[in-house]
Amino acid sequence: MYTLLSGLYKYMFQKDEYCVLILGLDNAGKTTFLEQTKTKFSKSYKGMNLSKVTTTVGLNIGTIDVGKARLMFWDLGGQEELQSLWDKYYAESHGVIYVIDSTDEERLSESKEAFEKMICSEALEGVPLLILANKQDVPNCLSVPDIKTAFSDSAPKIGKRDCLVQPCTALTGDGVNEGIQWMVKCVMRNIHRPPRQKDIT
Ligand code: G3D
Repeated sequence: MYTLLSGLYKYMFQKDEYCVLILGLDNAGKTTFLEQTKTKFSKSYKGMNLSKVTTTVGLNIGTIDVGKARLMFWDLGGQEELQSLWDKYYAESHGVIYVIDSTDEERLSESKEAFEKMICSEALEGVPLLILANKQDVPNCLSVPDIKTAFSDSAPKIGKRDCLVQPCTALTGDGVNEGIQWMVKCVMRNIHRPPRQKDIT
């Protein structure tokens, strides 16, 4: 009887926890994306004024629940000197969201360099990768096909891990829901990185 009840309790109240990194160059829109995600997925969260968001220096964190999954986000600073800290978080992560500023063609090669360095890390092998082509609201920005073409020679390094390039406007929330739902689906079925389990009280 005890086993049955404890099984039922766990089924009802246990969440599987997944750590998801939000990476990308400074000014790509990482913090805006995190704020928008928290606003959309946490009923109790009072979103901040997105025009007041400033670039990530250090670390922003956030947690959302989607069904039985609890996603814990770490939004890491993208400035060159902070990129060297990214790999300290790789071993703990179940998913990566890589944000690209689609309006900044000048820094696209810099972004690609940081991206390639990140995906070559053994500690991220098999970890699902969501690439956000952000700021799609800006006229004449790079489209998803443009970004796929620019990043095409990274494909062999991405390998067999789950990967999606998602158009997104973090400022308005367009594409945020689709990206998060995709990430939840991928981390939950990823047998390489089992979730942490947490009883919710
Ligand atoms: P970061 O955390 O990656 O450094 P931020 O980036 O989230 O701080 O965003 C950097 C700037 O890009 C901010 O503008 C923010 O409003 C803007 N931004 C983020 N997402 C979008 C988007 O989808 N569309 C547009 N048009 N702008 C976006 P400021 O002016 O505060 O620097």
